[in-house]
Amino acid sequence: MTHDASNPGIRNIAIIAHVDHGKTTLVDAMLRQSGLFREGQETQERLMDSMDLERERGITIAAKNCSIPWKGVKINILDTPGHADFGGEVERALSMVDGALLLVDASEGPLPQTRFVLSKALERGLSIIVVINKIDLPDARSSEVLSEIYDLFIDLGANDKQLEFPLLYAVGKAGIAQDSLEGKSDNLHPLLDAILREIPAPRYTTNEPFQMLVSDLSYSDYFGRQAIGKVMNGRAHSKDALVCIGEGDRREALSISKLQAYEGVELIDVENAESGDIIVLSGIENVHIGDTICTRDAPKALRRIVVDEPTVAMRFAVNSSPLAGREGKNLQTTQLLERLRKETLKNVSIQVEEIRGGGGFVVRGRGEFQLVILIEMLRREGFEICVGRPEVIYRTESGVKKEPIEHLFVDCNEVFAGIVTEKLTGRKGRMLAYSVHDGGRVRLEFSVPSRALIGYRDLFLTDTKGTGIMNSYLSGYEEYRGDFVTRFTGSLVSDRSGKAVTYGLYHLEPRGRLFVVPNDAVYEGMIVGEHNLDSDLDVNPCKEKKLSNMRSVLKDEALTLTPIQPMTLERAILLLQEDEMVEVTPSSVRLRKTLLSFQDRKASKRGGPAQSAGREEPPGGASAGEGRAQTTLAPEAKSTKRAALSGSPR
Ligand SMILES: Nc1nc2c(ncn2[C@@H]2O[C@H](COP(=O)(O)OP(=O)(O)OP(=O)(O)O)[C@@H](O)[C@H]2O)c(=O)[nH]1
Ligand SMILES: [Mg+2]
Repeated sequence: MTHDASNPGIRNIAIIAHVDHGKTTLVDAMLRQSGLFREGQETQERLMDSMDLERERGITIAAKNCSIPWKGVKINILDTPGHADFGGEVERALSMVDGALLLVDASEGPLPQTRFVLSKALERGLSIIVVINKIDLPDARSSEVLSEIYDLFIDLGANDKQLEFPLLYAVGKAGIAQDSLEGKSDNLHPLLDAILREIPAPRYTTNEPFQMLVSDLSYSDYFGRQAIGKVMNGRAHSKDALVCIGEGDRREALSISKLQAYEGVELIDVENAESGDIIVLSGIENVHIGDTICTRDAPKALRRIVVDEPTVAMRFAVNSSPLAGREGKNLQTTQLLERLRKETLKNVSIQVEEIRGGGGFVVRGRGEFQLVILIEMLRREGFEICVGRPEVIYRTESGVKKEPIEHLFVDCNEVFAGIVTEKLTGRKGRMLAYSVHDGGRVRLEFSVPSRALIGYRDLFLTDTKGTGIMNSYLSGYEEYRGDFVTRFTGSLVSDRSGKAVTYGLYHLEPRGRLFVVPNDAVYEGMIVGEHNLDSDLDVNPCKEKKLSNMRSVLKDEALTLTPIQPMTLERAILLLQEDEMVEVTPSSVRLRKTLLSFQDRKASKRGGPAQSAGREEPPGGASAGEGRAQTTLAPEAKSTKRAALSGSPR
């Protein structure tokens, strides 16, 4: 389609970067300096991170819109997440904009997600403004970082025009941007001016009727389902008779109850929306991301949004443990299905599939962290669920089994390079580059199977004494590299239901690392600790001291247990073996065997052949179903059993 006009009153930009490079903080400053707030008005830090989980974890999870006025122009801004697992959000956001601010930390330089987001922006032919951010950091190395950015553009096949990107230096936190490193500025005006100058106004075709691409969905208790997107052509009026064109040219008539646009972080009602603006239409049922909303007289579909495929799958099922129903309110499969379906409507990179014959759902996403966040949201909404171990998704192409491969960057002290290399090569990683940097640090690059990285981060932190940094991006699918064996520890499995007591736990301590404390409820098949040896051990954590004539309850209470690390959802998920699940309720995280009864587990062990960690089918296939025969684990399957995860796996 040739566009013959543009709307000079609007600019649409996305802010893209690697995680933590300062996107949301910069948006704060842009909102403040655009004059949207009253003089002296208190505003929250990282205003766009409005979800509870975003505030708690200090990261952006979903891309969000806002707008600012600048010199008579409305700038629609999309703040995007920098964590690799939320890459789908970035792809969705880029469908609404004509340009992007690429933020790069002045100390860290371009990192894997910088590469991912830049490649997506270049693919779309977006105009890019590069902002080297955080130049106030004591270890800022802006000139070096700039040459790394050029290298990245060249590596990604940028053309000459794209290589002449406008460049600014910024301290987002202080709300300062300047045209040169030496220049002086005390505001963001140079950046805001650059947006007006360098980002093209949205283009459209004058005689085309109204067309909008649905790039996001929202829900309002008052107005129902809401579709968010850019007006690609024409104008919209709040009373228009419209039609939604879905996948496979499915058409559905719509009547819009409300038309809104962004003003700051708020939505305001408008009568009309111009071409190029980002709008919100309310009162729409049955609309999906990627659909086109257009006029009934001249319906014409736009190209749907296509995002990269998911790489990790997990089995989700309702809680079937003996303690089910005590802490949550949503316990039924239909409720879980409905909620998961709702998630797929909003979250383009999540897929849900029902497991045939019951046993829950296979949920696919872009990484285990994305699924952890989904589980965390479910438990806050009162769900009680059981989830299985994250598994990578294999593909078969021309009869060849292929697996996802990551390009991994490691930055660590030179003394740890040996151990890191040893561990990664043991997991079928191949070293691609090794370079020594100032201060005795080295940068290593590996090509490594995604399955090797599930659960590896903590081992890495332990091996590098917490000082290493690792980042990766999905480089593609390659032929399956074969099984690998790594360290393995088994599980301490409770052989009965009851309450854990000090005496019982005290005598289990030499056997491994415990997950429960006295008075915790336990049940048969629940995992109460990590066994030191590479086999499971059935134990009795409820064992009381036999009372003799010399009664010694007091003595028992005097036993002191080693403090345990509280079980977090992330830690639990990465500890799982193939025949185990995590039980998640609003207030508890417990590990359990999929088959709870000792007899059932014994029988299934005798019955099934050995299996490897990755399977053709995602979890939830025949071997993962509740009550079905479990197979024994090949050594590789046990490889993700590891020490505790400290912090979020970003
Ligand atoms: N020194 C310094 N720190 C900054 C600056 N801008 C942001 N930060 C800090 O960097 C951290 C990350 O900031 P965010 O704005 O959340 O980064 P983000 O890019 O939005 O992160 P994600 O959305 O999770 O990818 C916060 O601790 C900020 O305070 C800056 O200009 N200078
Ligand atoms: Mg952010």
